[in-house]
Amino acid sequence: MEDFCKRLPKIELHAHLNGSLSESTIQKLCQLEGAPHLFDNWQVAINHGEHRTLSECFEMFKAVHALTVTPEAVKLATASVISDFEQDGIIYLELRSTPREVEGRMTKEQYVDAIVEAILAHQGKIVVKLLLSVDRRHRSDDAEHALKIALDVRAKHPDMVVGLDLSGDPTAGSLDLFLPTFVKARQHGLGIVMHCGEVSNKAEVLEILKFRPNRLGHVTCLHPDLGGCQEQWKTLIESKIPVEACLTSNLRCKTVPSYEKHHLRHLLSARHPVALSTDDKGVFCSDLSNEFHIAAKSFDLSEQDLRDLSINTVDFCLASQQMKEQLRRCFQ
Ligand code: 6MZ
Repeated sequence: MEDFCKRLPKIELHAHLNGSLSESTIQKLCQLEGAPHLFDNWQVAINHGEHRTLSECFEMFKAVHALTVTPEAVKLATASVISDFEQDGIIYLELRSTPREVEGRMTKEQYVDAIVEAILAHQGKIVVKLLLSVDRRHRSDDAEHALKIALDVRAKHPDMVVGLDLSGDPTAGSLDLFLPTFVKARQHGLGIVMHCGEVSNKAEVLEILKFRPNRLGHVTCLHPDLGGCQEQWKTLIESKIPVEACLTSNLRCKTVPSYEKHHLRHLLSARHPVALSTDDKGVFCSDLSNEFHIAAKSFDLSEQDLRDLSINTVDFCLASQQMKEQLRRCFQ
């Protein structure tokens, strides 16, 4: 089964750039910064069997951010992450990242341009699209700035940026602050993906569901077994909005007690559209093949079930219909 999961063509729809850096990429970035021992005493990955709270995970992202501080480093990081995904059998990747500036070293525009350059320079077969993230800890004008950058990049490279994402510490900020930007993004034809219900917040969950993003990330605390309520769960299931399910991420952040108790079980039994995803394959030490394998073991899925799960994900991509046809042909 492990080998089958590795060979299966897969689609990754929920991957944060700075959370997806492998150990060797981190080392290369340390060298580039002239600080080869920067992380010798600081763990930037949560290994098998270890767990952290959500806020501890967010501290780890800060540590990784100390390395992607120049356009050169961002380009190297992006190129490595794309290669890692390709080696894991990913045929289509929607990579997301938050435009970031570093005083005196990089503007947000340069940050995004570096990612775009790395995507354009990649020689392999994997198709890569970009989502720009809005961080909940930021202000509404940062969200507007992210949208402007997305539209500017789209003007130069029409199919590259496919959407806007709402992410960041789920205990920070409020949806209302950013909603006007997401409304505008939708009017401009961008796809919308939102992290939803990583912590209990019924009012916000219902507001997000009403807004109807193209996809939802996590939806961890919606089911009554995981701190939610019937109203939220029923609204989610009736909405049929595809869910990016991140098994290991949720386990390592302690928002679900075990793989077996993950709400993917309920999503599968309700035949709800789901895309298995890694979230942060570097920080959580699990690639997408491993996530498929874990899903198979935890929920007794057959090879055919996994194949169907992977093929069905094509429908939830934010790419053009033509691209979706091309992806379906890969599975044939
Ligand atoms: C919410 C997350 C996340 O954007 O610098 N991020 N946001 N929930 C999660 N679950 C664990 N994992 C990652 O990548 C790192 C950023 O992605 C978001 C956080 O804002 C984090 O700082 P980029 O490439």
